[in-house]
Amino acid sequence: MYCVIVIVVLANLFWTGSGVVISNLEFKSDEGNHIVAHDNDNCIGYEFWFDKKMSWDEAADACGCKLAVVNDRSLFNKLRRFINQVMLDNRLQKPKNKGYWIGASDKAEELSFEFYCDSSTSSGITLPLEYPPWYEDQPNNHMRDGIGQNCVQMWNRDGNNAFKLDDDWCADEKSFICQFPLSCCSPK
Ligand SMILES: [Ca+2]
Ligand SMILES: [Ca+2]
Repeated sequence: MYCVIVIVVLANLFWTGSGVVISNLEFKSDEGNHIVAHDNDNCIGYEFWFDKKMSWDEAADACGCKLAVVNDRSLFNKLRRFINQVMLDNRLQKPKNKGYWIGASDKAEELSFEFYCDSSTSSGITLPLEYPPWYEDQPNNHMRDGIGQNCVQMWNRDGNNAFKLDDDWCADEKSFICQFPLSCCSPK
């Protein structure tokens, strides 16, 4: 128990330094409204826009190419653990109901989720419905004013740092996660 507390305290004290590795992501910088981290194993950088909220289309365009492609359970867990660790220092604030847009949508065909390069261009990468981290009752395409839910978020529904997937209304403004390729990097 004490070991766990000590580790948590140490992580809390030191995570903010550039180069610190958290959940296999290298912390690079705190830009005020977003945090930059590098996945050096896969040569991908991430921007966690925790303090800026946009609709899914706006976020996808703001990312350029593109919102985060998270179609792999180990990658999902890597990002989730990073958010949870950084939260220890009160950074990627994730109160109950906090959500981050990622790049998947079923706007082209209901319940067929694919990742988009920008708001209109499919990357051709799909997100399987059997993908483990969906909430048990999601995706549900819940209707509001005749509009279903077509965009995917990493959602902390219950406020317990769980962060599973959910489909939500694309027009809702949320925080979001961008990704970008790392130059001068070779995948391991
Ligand atoms: Ca839908
Ligand atoms: Ca939903």
